[in-house]
Amino acid sequence: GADVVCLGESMVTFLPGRPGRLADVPSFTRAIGGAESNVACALAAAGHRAAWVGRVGRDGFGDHLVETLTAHGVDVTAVRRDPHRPTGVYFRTAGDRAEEGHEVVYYRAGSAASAMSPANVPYRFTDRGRVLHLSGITAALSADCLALVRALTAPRAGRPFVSFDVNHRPGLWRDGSAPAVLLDLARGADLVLVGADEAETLWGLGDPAALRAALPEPSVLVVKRGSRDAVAYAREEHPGSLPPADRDPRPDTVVTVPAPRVDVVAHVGAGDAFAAGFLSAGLRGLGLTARLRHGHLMAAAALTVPGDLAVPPRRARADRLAALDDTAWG
Ligand code: KDG
Repeated sequence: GADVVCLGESMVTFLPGRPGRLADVPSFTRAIGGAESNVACALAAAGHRAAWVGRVGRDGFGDHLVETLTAHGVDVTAVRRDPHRPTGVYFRTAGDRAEEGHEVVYYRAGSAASAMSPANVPYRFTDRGRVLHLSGITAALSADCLALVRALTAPRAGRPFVSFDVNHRPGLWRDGSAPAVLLDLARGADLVLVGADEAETLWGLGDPAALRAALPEPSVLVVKRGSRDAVAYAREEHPGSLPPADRDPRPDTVVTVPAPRVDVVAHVGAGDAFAAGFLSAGLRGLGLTARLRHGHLMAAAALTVPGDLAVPPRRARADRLAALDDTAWG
């Protein structure tokens, strides 16, 4: 078994050797990316049993992903190798997704991961943890991948607690279907993580309270407002327990936790780290405020490195920081 099973596409990432236009960068450093495998790596680093379910090519990049995730302590026994399709890769410029002129170029159309489907990803791969973590990226990869994410977020007997990070990647949604599809998927999840900026772009719902009113279904909704704060809405009997699968009519508890100040190197990977910190604290039975704080602490580590993956703070240190009183967090 696992604490958390993460499903999605991982890619070999090429980080630029220097800033500037992609056209001018002469050399790149290899790293690994992929939102859901980033979450798995951060959870493993935090001491949890994390598994990644995915599909990679029978090629050197696929070997590299499997070997690197294994080295990070992630269970890759459900990863399948596709003899006909390549492992996805992507390149990007230095700096930030949000920055003007920032370029991300994906070479993932027709990738091995895009061939994931309900037919080749059985429930025994996805349902062996307490939590199944998914993201909206997978839904954009292909019709088969969308069918898979739909099946995994649909109600079914024995379904694990489903965590869904909206992860809107405009470059992957060419047909204008992102708002409707992602809202529908979010409605089926137990925990939804979303950036206020994404919610604004997708649905015109950048205000957390307005978003919650429009998205009352998940037991827990977390709205991240960048360097400002994160707001969580939760209907839970015990703040630390994973909510029951059935929809709970109780009113929400609402908690807002300001983000710590950090010198940002790159935002890439920060949302994934936040999800991992939030899930980690939840698995440990910690309350909503602590979960948001652990999310912020893990995100802070990712914000201060150029790649997707950071070494998260040790649990004892994170617990000490998370236990500081509100004045330290205000
Ligand atoms: O969250 C980080 C990811 O965005 C990055 O690793 C690449 O998975 C990726 C994507 O599809 O954008």
